[in-house]
Amino acid sequence: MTPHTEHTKDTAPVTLLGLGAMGTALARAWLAAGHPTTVWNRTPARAEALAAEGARTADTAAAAVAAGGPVVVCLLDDASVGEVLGGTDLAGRDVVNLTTCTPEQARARAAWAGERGARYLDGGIMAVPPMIGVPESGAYVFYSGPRALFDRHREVLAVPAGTTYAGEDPGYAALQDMALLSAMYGMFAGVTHAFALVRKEDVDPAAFAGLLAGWLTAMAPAAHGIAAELTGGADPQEEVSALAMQVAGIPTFLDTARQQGVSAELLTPYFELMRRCLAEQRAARDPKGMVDLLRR
Ligand code: FVH
Repeated sequence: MTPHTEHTKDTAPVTLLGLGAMGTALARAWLAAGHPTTVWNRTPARAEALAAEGARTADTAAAAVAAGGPVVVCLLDDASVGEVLGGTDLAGRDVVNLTTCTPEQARARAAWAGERGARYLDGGIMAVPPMIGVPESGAYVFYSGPRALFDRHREVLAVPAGTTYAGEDPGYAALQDMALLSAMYGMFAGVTHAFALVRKEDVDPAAFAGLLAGWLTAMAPAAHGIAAELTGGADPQEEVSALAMQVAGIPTFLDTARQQGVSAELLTPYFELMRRCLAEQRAARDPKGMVDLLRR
C-alpha cells in the first residue's frame, strides 16, 4: 500500500472500492475535505491520479477493506460487488454500497453482508459525477438500512453529496433511486420526441431547449397533485385536464408526429394507458387510475 498523506484535521478515514467516473468523483470529494482515503480499483492505473492527490492505494480489495473506516463500494453492478467483496474479510466492517441495484438485490446483499459479519447500508446516488462535492448542485444520496449505522457515518457520507435516509428496509434506497431515475427516463423520452418534431424546421435548438426546460419545470409540480389523489386528499373541484379531453387529443399528437416524419414510438405506450384507463373507468380521477392500472 502507498503511505497515507498526513492530515492535520480530525477527519474520519474512509475506504472506497471502485474508481470509475463516480468513484473517482467521490474519492476526490473526501480527499479535498481532508479525509484519509484508501482506494482500490480492479484496473490499478485509475488510482494513479488519486494517489498523487493524497489517496492511499491498496493493491487488493482485501487490503482496502482491512484499512479501516466505512467501506464504500461504487462498482458497475451488483454482480461486480459480489465478485469484489467475496474475496475480502468483511467481519466487523461497515459496508456502504452505492452501486446501482434493484431493491431485491439490495436486500439480498444486506443479508449476504450480514452472514459475513458486516453491517450494511445501501445507497442510491441522485447525481452525476460533476455534481459530487459541489454543495449547491443539489446532489444527494438515498441511504437505507440500520438507522444507527447511517447516523454513525452520516458526517463522512455527507461530504460528497447530501444524505437522505430512506428507511430501515435496505431495499428502499434502491427503490426510490429507481423510481426517480425511471421518471427521468420518461422525461428524456418526451424531450427526445419534442426535438425530433422540430428537428428539420427553422427552430433554433438552443432557444427551444429553454422553452422545453421552462415547460417541464412548470409541469413538475403535477407530482404533488398525483400524490394528493393517491392519498385521497385531492379536491374534486380541482380537475382541470379531464382524461376524456386528453384522450380526444391523442390523434392530434399522432398526426403531428406523422406529418413531421417522426415515429411516435416513445409516446404510444402512454397514450394506450390513457385510453385503457378511460375505457375501463378505473377511477374518477385519471392519475390514480393510471398508476393503479400499471400495477400488475
Ligand atoms: N456515472 C453516473 O452518471 C451514474 C450516476 C448515478 C450512480 N451511478 C452508478 O454508480 C456506479 C458506478 O458508476 P460509474 O459511473 O463509476 O461507472 P464506470 O465509470 O463504468 O465504472 C465502473 C467501475 O466498476 C468497476 N468494475 C466493473 N466490473 C467489475 C468487476 N467485475 N470487478 C471489479 N470491478 C469492476 C470498474 O473497474 P475497472 O473497469 O476500472 O477495472 C470501475 O471501477 C454504477 O452502479 C452506476 O449505475 C453512476
